[in-house]
Amino acid sequence: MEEKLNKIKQEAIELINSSKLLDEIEEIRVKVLGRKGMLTDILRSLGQLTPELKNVVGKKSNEIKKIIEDALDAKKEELTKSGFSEIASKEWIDVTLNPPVSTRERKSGYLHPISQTQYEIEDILTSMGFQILDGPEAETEYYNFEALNIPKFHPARDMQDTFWTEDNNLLRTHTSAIQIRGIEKIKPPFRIMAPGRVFRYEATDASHEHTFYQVEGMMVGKDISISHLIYVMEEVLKGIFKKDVKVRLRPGYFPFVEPGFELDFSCMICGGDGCRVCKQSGWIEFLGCGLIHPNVLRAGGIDPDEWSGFAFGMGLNRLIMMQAGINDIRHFMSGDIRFIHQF
Ligand code: FA5
Repeated sequence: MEEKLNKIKQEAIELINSSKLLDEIEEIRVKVLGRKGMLTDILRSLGQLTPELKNVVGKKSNEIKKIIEDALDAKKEELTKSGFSEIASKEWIDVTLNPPVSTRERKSGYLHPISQTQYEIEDILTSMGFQILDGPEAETEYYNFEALNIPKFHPARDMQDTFWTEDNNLLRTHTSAIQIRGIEKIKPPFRIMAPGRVFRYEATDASHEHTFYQVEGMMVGKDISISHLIYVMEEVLKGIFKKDVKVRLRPGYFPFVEPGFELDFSCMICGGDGCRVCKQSGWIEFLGCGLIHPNVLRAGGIDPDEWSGFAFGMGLNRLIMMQAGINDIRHFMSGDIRFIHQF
């Protein structure tokens, strides 16, 4: 009997040692210690033994049972731990890395402040019936100057220093060039606007860039007067600043308008009392404008005796500088992300 018990012990320990899965441990437990297990069989047969033998075999059986149970528990613990370390070795993550895109907060890009303001002005003007036109940045001399009543050798060409190409074309100096292309095609009455990038061969400083943005506009119809111009400009400014804005006109020279004006608006910072931004004048210079010169209407195939209109042109960079208190125009194209993130 003792031999049989030792054999059970040996067999059980070998099985336990060679097991690799937690499930196997449970199977061994059932096979050896379960209701119909090898050791249980022996314990059950104790009744047939003499009292002395029963004592000896009973004691021995309990010892072996304890050894097997301890071995099963130890193996179970070992397999549980190694299971964890296997998972850990397969499924580790580096918590210092960025989370995957799917779980990360997605940051979308946003529009450059110039585009934001351009689209805002486009919305205001389209709500008043203006249609948006586009045109080439590399232009002919004709559309940039001649059709705008600035013939060759006219001194007014010096007002807009120009980048010329080797084949005598140029980079447009203002978006008025787009308007001339437009009025050749569109029949009056019409309201058009021309937003876009323009270029001037200028030394840069805090308020001058070689590349900047404009929005120009034009309205042609019957009996269009300066009152229409003032009304539209006030509406544009009201839309931008979200409150009523006073404007004033001063005489200004632009060859493509007659009469021509500089339009100022009352300073939003000081309310007209005078401050650093408006250079103590109470007014901010905003744009050039006027009634379209008859020669320009003729260049667009429009009879100036029948139709009249106004035109205006504003610089976006300086407008945003005034709005946001930016002290150097060169920030816009510096590519410095810290500047852009402020908008
Ligand atoms: C013009 O370009 C005219 N075409 C505007 C116009 C249209 C007048 C229709 C009358 C009728 P001007 O050269 O002033 O005008 O430029 C218009 C605006 O562009 C200026 O008010 C200013 O805001 C901006 N601007 C001009 N030069 C520069 C520059 N170097 N850097 C940044 N902004 C500039």
